[in-house]
Amino acid sequence: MGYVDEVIDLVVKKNPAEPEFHQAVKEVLESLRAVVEANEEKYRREALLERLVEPDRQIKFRVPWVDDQGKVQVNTGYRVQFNNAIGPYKGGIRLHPSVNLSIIKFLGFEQIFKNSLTGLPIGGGKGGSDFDPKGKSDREILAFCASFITELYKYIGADVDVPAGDIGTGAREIGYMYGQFKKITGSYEGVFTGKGLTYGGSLARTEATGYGLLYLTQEMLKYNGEEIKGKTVAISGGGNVAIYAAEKAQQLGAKVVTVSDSNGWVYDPEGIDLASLKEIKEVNRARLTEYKKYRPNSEYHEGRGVWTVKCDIALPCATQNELFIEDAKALVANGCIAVAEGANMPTTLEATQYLQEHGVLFAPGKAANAGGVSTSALEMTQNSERLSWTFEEVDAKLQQIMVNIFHNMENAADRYHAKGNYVIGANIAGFEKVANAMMVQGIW
Ligand code: NDP
Ligand code: 2IT
Repeated sequence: MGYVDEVIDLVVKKNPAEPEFHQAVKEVLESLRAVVEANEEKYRREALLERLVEPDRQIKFRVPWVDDQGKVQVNTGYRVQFNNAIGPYKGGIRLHPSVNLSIIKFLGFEQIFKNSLTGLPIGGGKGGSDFDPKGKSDREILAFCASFITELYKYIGADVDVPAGDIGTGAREIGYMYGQFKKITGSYEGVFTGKGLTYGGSLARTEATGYGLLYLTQEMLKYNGEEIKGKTVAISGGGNVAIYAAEKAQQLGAKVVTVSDSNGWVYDPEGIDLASLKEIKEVNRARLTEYKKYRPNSEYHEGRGVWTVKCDIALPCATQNELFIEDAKALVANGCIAVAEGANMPTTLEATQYLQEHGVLFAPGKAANAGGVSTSALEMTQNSERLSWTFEEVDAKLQQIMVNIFHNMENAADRYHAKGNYVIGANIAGFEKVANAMMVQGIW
């Protein structure tokens, strides 16, 4: 058995109840086959892959908090510090009832290669809790966030581990967490990103993941003789990534016809109205069922279905495993030319392969959604120099980073005889830097 297959088997055997983590490891390691085979003896001697798939450490803790009825609730908190070969651990905090160790580990593992691809000095980590922010009062959110940080503060720091937002964690939650960190430690440091603009946040961080997704998609289309202008775009999700992906797609001249949440999806044949979407989601924190009140000609459908709509470009921006083989078939049948992942691992392995085999340009999340963490790293830089850059400065840097990511992954795919396979390209390009940094730093 080859080294890659041995390590995949090992991961499944050692972590039997972690399907999402297995899926992420499989996708990455299978993409690395050519690089691993070219260096097999050395990597085996150094146990490089065994070290790569075992987190530096994983922290699991109790998060007790008091609800509005005066009852104590208990959630589980996690932080997986996966790899700091190239910089301090960096990655978001997910607050969603589905969160478990498998999900946090898959996200942390992906983050290693994503962060490497950005070209910036950040390692990989991820955290979260099975806390459900939906329907909670501001006071309950504060109580949860304060309790979460009362334990987590011991393990994070501006040069150690820098958390940020993810599903269920936005500016409000980061504000409460930062406040609690500061109260306990007394240290005013850039220990979180996605902070508010009045206390060290960066302009354009809110927009960065969605905008970056479109910058990368634009470069991928351009390289392949296409453009975004005039295209019809289907987006899933209705949160931070989806909203700003829709905004930039529209600015670039595309028509966005769908958004979704976990209950259903909206089809607006005239193009999604962003002001209405933002009011529903960002101001009222309401459900997408509200959208029809603003746009009577739109349709609301219960359940799944975004990928059945005819589109040229599909941007999955909700969560993992939301685009399956049957969706890939529907997209191909409807003439879709490109899929770029705003979410982390939204496309199943089978669906990804089907899209690639049918000539659909496919940009994997670790490249396509890297604009968020890139801008987080720019926020860290601004905090270190105690300065704030203008929106235009940050946005210009973000654009350049996304263009570079596209060409790095394109070039890596080409070097390993897999031209146009950006999954292979992104994994190899991300891996090379981390592997080198690990091998020259001794055994740890
Ligand atoms: P938000 O919490 O702002 O929005 C998440 C959206 O996805 C909501 O519309 C939510 O619907 C939907 N969703 C979440 N879970 C599910 C589910 N299990 N089934 C169906 N729909 C679901 O999160 P973000 O927009 O920040 O994150 C979206 C994705 O992008 C995630 O995969 C995240 O890891 C990834 N990402 C985020 C970055 C960032 O900077 N924020 C950076 C890079 C990647 P509902 O309201 O019904 O729950
Ligand atoms: O998945 C991700 O890259 C994020 N949620 C953003 C992480 C960050 O540190 O900004």
